[in-house]
Amino acid sequence: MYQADESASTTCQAQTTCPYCGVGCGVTATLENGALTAVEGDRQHPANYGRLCVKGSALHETLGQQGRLMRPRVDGTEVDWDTALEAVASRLTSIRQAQGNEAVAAYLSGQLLTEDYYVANKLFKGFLGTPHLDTNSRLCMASAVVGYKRAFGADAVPCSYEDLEEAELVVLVGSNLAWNHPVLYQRLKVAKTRNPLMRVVVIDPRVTDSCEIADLYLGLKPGSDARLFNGLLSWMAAKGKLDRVYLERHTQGFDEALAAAREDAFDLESVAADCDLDAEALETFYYWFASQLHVVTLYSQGVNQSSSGTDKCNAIINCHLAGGKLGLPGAGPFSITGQPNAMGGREVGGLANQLAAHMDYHTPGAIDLVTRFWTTDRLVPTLPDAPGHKAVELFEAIERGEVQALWVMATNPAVSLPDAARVRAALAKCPLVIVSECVTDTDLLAYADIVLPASSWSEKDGTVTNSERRISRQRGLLPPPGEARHDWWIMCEVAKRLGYGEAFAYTHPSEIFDEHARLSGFENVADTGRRLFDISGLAGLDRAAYDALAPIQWPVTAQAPHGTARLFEDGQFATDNGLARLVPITPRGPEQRLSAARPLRLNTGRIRDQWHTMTRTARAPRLMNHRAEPFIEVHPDDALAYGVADQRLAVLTSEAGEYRARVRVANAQRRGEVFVPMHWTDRFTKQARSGALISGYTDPLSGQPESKHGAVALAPLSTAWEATLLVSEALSDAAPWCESDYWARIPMRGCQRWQLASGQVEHDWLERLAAWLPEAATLWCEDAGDGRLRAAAVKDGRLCWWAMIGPPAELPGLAWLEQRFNDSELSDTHRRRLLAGCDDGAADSGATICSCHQVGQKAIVSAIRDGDTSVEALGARLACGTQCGSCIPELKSLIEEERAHAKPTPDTQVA
Ligand SMILES: Nc1nc2c(c(=O)[nH]1)N[C@H]1C(S)=C(S)[C@@H](COP(=O)(O)OP(=O)(O)OC[C@H]3O[C@@H](n4cnc5c(=O)[nH]c(N)nc54)[C@H](O)[C@@H]3O)O[C@H]1N2
Ligand SMILES: Nc1nc2c(c(=O)[nH]1)N[C@H]1C(S)=C(S)[C@@H](COP(=O)(O)OP(=O)(O)OC[C@H]3O[C@@H](n4cnc5c(=O)[nH]c(N)nc54)[C@H](O)[C@@H]3O)O[C@H]1N2
Ligand code: SF4
Ligand SMILES: [Mo]
Repeated sequence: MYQADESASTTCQAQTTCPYCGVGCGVTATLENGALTAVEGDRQHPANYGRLCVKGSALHETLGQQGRLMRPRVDGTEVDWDTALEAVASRLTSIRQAQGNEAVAAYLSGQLLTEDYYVANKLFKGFLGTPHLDTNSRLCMASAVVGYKRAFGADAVPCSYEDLEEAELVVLVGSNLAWNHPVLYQRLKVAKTRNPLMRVVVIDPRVTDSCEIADLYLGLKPGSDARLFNGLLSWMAAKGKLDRVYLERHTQGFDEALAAAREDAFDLESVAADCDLDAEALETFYYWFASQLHVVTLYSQGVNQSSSGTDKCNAIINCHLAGGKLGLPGAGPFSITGQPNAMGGREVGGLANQLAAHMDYHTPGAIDLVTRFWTTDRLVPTLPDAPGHKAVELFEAIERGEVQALWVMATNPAVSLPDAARVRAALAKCPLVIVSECVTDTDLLAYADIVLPASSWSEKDGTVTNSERRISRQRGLLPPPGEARHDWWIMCEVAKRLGYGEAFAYTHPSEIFDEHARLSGFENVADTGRRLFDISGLAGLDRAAYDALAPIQWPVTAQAPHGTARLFEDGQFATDNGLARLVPITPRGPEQRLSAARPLRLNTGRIRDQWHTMTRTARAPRLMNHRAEPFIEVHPDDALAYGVADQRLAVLTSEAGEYRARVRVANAQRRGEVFVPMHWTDRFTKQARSGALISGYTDPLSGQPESKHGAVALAPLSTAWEATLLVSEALSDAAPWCESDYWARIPMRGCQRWQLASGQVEHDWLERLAAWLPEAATLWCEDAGDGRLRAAAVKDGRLCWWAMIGPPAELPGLAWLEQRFNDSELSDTHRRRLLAGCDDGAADSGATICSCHQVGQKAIVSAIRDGDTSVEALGARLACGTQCGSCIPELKSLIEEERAHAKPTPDTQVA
């Protein structure tokens, strides 16, 4: 029904869901002659009502066959599917026979569809009999899951997006919503405009773009959130701001929780001092929170990615329970999910401590129930009886040789796990590594014995669940390229070869979804302990109904056939006695300790325009422009203290590894702390993987790593020269310049940009360039005195490469040169201007601020200087900020900066 018509020249539109963040926006895709040519927000979709952010609106630019995996590979050789599947089945079998079921493991991802996830869980836990199936959600949501389970008895997000709009107070804790959940942020911003009484508080050690709408910003000391919320609980008690009736009727554990909070946070001044906050500002927050009923606390990785993340979640939930602030419109503790289907994975049981369908191993009767459900006429599954290894432990078990076969799907542990060097060593020694992946170029593939080409977004068909429990369809609109196949299909084919065909006889994802829906409702009745996750109301959909499925929030049952927007409205929780639990919290600091050798706190996280390891977003060159190179954000005082300067290169070292990138001196950063992005891999730069700096400490309850709290030293990277090389696509493969001490590759349209630097003096640049590049320079201009050079090579009328030796600050705007790489015949005028790198008078527009309309910083600054001193005026002149709106905070800060420059104060001096 949604299949693109390949033959006729037709244009049609189809509804699907964005594959990036947990907001789960509906996307309307335009298909022309079998190609997906445009996307826009689906106006009917309740997550976004027509909006899309920069990443979502560039989706169609990330498609295409180039760089996609097309054929399976076994031991480095391309093979047909039958050979590959046979190899998977026989190698898994021989390892199980020799070492036992538990020698086999899977590592999955919140980017799989629910149907893929369900099949993987059933195959590994049910039929391969191994509990070792975990997922990258361990790095992301694990603490939030345990927090909810401890408090509510189930992993259940109580809120809806509408609650954010209906709240009187919204508290963002460790969430940069403006960049990471941009459409939800826009919804919040609109709601705040409509309700002038609404207040927003941002709690984050960094001043982020989300502060644009903050009435109060608390730039707390990293890791001190539990103390801050313990302080809130004891303040509420001291000021008589508790909801005694709610506590009495619907909760347990309050006295213990309060005693623990009081012991830790006996007075406001000491809490403020421990969190490094102004006591008055802290009390303002406490007062606002305590005096409002309609409060949503939205929390994310600044809370979860901690060795005490679970406790931080419960410290937050405690305050909501104590004030009766949940189960109401505009109220609740809201863990926002990161990946498009982090929730779907949690629903099927994709974490190693879960069994299936919100049942754990210790849930009474669960193993028997799932066994009976998965039993077929001739097959009885052999379920493990206890939880398996959580991600970090799993790689330790591989290191020890206990786990000998690992199947990785839709994630890149060689980059995203902490202590990445150790993970790589474990992968290198693992006898069997199977990788299901869509693209040819990832750091992980080097470790794969068997590579399986998977279909990707726009090809895959199934469901995802967003942060508000809303299940939406991702639709298969295009055929996968080459021989790429759907993840569920690949696993079912392996299952058949292992003799489990009968239990994996699905012919379409709708059949898998139906089984998943039935399991959620199977014996899900009050007397055996009701499970909150119940979508039995969606069981029995035929293919057409499944294809037409409209977005719906679980639970979906006979009683709630249209889904459920808000949970716990009746004050009944999923615990044994129906009461919610307050948990006593004793705050703990980060495990990665600062020392004289590593005095700086390392914070890691996301940037606006990139998605994780950039396998998709870097395919849209315009998304590379906002932050083109890996960077280190440093407070001006620290820059001075450690001898690093803005836009120069520097190196961070931790006990686990090293990271080289360009410094951004930023007032938004606290003193003593640095921030680096998580996105760069060895595909894009020499040495700037944040995972290499983070040590593998985890939360004892959730197993989530402490990715936000590294300990590092900072020093300048000494350089004798810096260079920029633009190279046509044809010359980009061999890159001998990667020998340099620093390199970063930046994909552009029709060429690749390389930023290079080294500590070794180069005496003859023309000779060096001749050694690096097959085409000799045809034009150059050298200033031997200061080591500057510009050179280019033109062959058969086409530009082959362009080079500049000198600091990148001297670069012309690269848009003009980018266009020249796409000229099939350079004009004489263009040839003459090549070394200048621009047309006469063509201004360099600077780093891209507005990705939607490609508006650069310099153009914006010059418009501000011309008198356009409001976001609206800038939008009217340059169109920046008028589409998705994500750049508005940056526009505002540029306006502020210009204002500050006009009236210089000693504080605004930035190196
Ligand atoms: N553009 C973009 N959007 C994304 C993603 C992406 O890759 N790119 N990934 C998606 C995924 S999977 C996820 S999980 C989400 C994550 O979304 P977020 O959690 O918003 O993302 P992060 O940037 O990792 O971290 C959030 C903030 O936590 C702050 N923080 C650090 N330490 C502390 C602390 O001790 N206390 C507090 N209160 N805050 C602290 C950081 O300064 C940072 O601003 O984003 C999703 N959206
Ligand atoms: N230092 C630090 N580390 C972090 C974090 C942090 O904030 N700081 N954040 C953590 C968090 S929250 C997360 S979610 C992780 C994310 O980290 P990863 O999961 O490792 O990152 P991705 O780039 O999303 O990896 C997904 C891979 O799957 C491929 N892929 C995409 N779709 C499909 C598909 O349908 N099928 C298959 N088979 N493959 C597919 C993509 O090409 C890509 O290679 O990183 C974690 N690591
Ligand atoms: S907000 Fe998230 S789901 Fe929506 S378009 Fe952007 S990346 Fe996609
Ligand atoms: Mo995540």
